[in-house]
Amino acid sequence: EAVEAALAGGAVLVQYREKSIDTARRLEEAMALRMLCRKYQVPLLINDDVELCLAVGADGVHLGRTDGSLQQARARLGESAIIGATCHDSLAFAAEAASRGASYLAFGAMYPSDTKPGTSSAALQTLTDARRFGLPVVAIGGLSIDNAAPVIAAGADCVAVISHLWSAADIAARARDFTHLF
Ligand code: TZP
Ligand code: MG
Repeated sequence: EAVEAALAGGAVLVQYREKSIDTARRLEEAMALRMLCRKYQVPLLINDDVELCLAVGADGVHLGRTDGSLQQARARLGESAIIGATCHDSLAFAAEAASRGASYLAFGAMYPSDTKPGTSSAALQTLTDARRFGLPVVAIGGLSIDNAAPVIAAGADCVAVISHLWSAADIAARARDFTHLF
């Protein structure tokens, strides 16, 4: 219900981010999301897991620095797959990911995040500099309606949000509010 509300409110991409090792549950949830996202014609990405992406026919994966190689993921998923790469605050990581066929570059955390406490932080300037790679720039980490505007002004094409979206009393309205920042 929460994801459907976010989609109705205008979310343009959904990532299934589930660290559980319960394979049956992961498969079931990813499949349910796959159907929901298809209804709204919004791509579904699977965090970390190329095989789960293939199993449910998702649109791609998001890979962190230790989640396996971009080239292998590309070879397994094909040219049309969306493969996102975590770059933290590093233009060197971004250059490497771009040269290895990443579909978008993700930077963060822009602000302290209760979802991922203690993670490294990224500067607004990095978003601006990353535009040189000619790939969509995604910002993540502690983003809210009140603090996302400077991140977008600095060069983010997308904001990836967990807490400030799912904690909203009206998730569709919150998603809509984010779309209005662009
Ligand atoms: N990577 C950097 S911060 C973060 C991830 C996965 C969590 C973002 O969640 P929130 O709740 O929007 O800060
Ligand atoms: Mg990861």
